[in-house]
Amino acid sequence: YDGRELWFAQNKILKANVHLKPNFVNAIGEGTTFDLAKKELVSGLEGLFDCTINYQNEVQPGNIVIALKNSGFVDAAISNTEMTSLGEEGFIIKYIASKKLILLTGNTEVSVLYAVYHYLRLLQTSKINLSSLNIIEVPSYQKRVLNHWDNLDGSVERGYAGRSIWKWDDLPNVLSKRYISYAKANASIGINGTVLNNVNASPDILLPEYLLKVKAIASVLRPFGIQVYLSVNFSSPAILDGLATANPKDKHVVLWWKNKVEEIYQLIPDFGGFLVKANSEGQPGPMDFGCTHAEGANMLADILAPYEGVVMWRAFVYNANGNDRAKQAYEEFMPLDNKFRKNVLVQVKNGPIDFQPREPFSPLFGAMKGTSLMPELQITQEYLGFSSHLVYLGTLYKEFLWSDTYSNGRGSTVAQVSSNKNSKRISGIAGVANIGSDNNWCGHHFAQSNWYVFGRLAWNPSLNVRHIAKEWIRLTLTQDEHAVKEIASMMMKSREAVVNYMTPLGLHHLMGWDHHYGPEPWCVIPNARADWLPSYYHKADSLGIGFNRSSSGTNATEQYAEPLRELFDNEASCPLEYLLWFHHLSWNYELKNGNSLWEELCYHYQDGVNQVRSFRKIWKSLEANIATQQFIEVNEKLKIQEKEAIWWRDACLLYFQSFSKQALPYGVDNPIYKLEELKKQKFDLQHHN
Ligand code: BDP
Repeated sequence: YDGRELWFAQNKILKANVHLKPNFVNAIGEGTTFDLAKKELVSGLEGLFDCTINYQNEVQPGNIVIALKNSGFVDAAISNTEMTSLGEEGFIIKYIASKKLILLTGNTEVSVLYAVYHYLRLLQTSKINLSSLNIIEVPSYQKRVLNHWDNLDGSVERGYAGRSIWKWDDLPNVLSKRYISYAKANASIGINGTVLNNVNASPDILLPEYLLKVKAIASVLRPFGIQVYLSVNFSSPAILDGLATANPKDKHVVLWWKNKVEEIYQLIPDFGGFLVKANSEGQPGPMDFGCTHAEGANMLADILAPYEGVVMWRAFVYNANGNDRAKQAYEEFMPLDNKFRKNVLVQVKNGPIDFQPREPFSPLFGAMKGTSLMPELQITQEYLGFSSHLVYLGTLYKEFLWSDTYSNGRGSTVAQVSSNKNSKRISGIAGVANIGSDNNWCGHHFAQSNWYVFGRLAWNPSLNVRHIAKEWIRLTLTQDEHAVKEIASMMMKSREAVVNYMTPLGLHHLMGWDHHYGPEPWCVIPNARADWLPSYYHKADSLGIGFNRSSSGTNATEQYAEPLRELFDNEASCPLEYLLWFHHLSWNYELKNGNSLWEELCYHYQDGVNQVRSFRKIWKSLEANIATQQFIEVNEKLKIQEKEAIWWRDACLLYFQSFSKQALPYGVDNPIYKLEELKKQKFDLQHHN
């Protein structure tokens, strides 16, 4: 096991399910994806039960039946209303007691494929009670998409698992085997779309020669129900074909995009659409021509609409204009509510700044009621220790998706307001991929769990993330009960540990300014944008620390609905985890637990280190249950993580101590490093890629 098998590595039946070996499989239906579903079911069952499983034409007791709607068999077994409620991708897995068989069905071929993967997963991860087996699954988001930040030269922006999996130079003639494994892995967790290239998009992706390569990838992914999307550069018409402008109101520009879209759909009839980063971090956009984001997005949306394509338009915007960065996306996008076409999804990062270890949710969620908002999560660990640190992001995703926006009263969680449940609009959710060409795909064995949990939550944000972690462990690492429990508890604590040793109590952006890896709270770069430097965010001085975003400061709290606004605005009621996000407080500020702010900060940094130490112990104790290579590689990475947790703790505490002028409290280890040495240390990014 070197990780290449992803969550298909264990392939072991749960003991409690061994009696569920079917006699035969009946397959009622046809089509490329249906055939794939059949094949996956049979080979999956054969692997799990370690025997040969044959097809049978006659439907008999003891069989598993996979069937498409409109087959007489399904009509007799499942009511019309139930079938309709499944929509295009939902499925049913049901034990039909009268016939003594298990039925897997849905309205479309891909829904049957999803049913197959779900059933195979159940056999490996939870005890199935046959008599009550009646599963109805309908995805919560329509577009469940991975965003690759992969460049055409094979590099990956913020990628920590080697080069891009897309071999642009070999395409379209050579199709890497990895594309199939990639497609299967995604389909098995319900991901149905992928944006192949970086949001900082090279216009070249729209050149005819690249579109042929895209077509080749699309043909591999299609049977697995995965649509291909492209990130596009808004100035493409000017850059590629020398048009005088890229103004979305210019008729030549509109015609250029029309022709380009037609060309794409001729090659790829089920093409998903465009992802656009516009007027953000130097990328071109409609505002260069005095037009709004909505006008830019709608121009593309109107052209894509006849083909059922969508535009995913990013709201990651901020200028170095002195205004609080955390407020800017809201200020720029709120006035555009209700102005976007129905096939535009505004893609909003989970927090108002940028994928930090912890941020409050972006206040756009809930506020933009007349627009489809598509949460954008980061799976790659840009700010969370790259692929060196073990961090299970299930808890981060869940915290965000379950944040109550209060926009329609209590219970208007981010998941509620952004998913299907809320409206008839198109819904979607995106995750920035952590996939590369490393053998183990994601750099760290445990980073695979973040790809996995993203897919599972995109399908259903209500799932329990500890349960998802356990599923992943059973599928990937071990079926040993004790080990599953221990590893899951480690994973569940891992995100809080990283928050503790990097940015506790609402601190954020303390890392090196360009690479985003280690701690550099002191960082000063001549002529750099202030809002790219840590001091902009922590604002430590002799009086205290934190960013005053309350009504006495930048008033970012105003962007949240009541009662959240008041909760965040008042330092006494502000949750501890967001305290320094919203408030600048004195080092001696007394917290409810009796600790001073300084003491509390020190304890959190120390807790982070202690937590990583406990992970090392847990992992060591499980050596006998884990395959050698997986065990050793994770063990090595945990060693690095401990060392770097100490690095973070020492760097931040020593630096902040130069303002607080207070001793480290009892219980906090003496620093290993000296501040001046840490400041001089040069970070070797190469080493971490
Ligand atoms: C930041 C990354 C940068 C991305 C940008 C984005 O540092 O590489 O291009 O986000 O999301 O987090 O556009």
